[in-house]
Amino acid sequence: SLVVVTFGTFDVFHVGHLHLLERARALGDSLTVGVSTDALNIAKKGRAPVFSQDERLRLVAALRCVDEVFLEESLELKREYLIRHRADILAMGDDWKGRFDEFRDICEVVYFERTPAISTTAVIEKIRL
Ligand code: C2G
Repeated sequence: SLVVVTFGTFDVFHVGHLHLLERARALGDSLTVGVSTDALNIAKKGRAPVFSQDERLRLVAALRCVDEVFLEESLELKREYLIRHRADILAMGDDWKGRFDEFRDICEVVYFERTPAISTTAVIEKIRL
């Protein structure tokens, strides 16, 4: 059976995240999601997510389209995660287009169009106003 793997922070979970996960799941028979740790986000974006890694992991794990979750601790471990979780397909939003092509030797790599006009930043701004 075909295993699909994707990665993300999924902070302040919204319908853009859901749409990405549903399309990823539809590519295969199961979906495994690597959820970025708080430390990885602080290193990458300079701020902690709104929701903690435990909360984000639980929310993503509870979705009908998600079969398995794990914590993504480092961007440099992507190849190891793909091997460990037996990925047949790596699916990502097209904000990462081309960035994971180096893994085409071990799995298929698919980029989906991002859902327009929704983002964690936009949600935070809307609440702030
Ligand atoms: N996404 C989307 N449409 C949006 C917002 C997000 O399709 N409007 C997708 C992104 O393209 C990504 C996934 O939802 O595939 C998760 O988005 P983020 O939580 O922003 O993920 P990011 O912080 O980019 O983490 O190792 C890679 C990183 O962990 C990815």
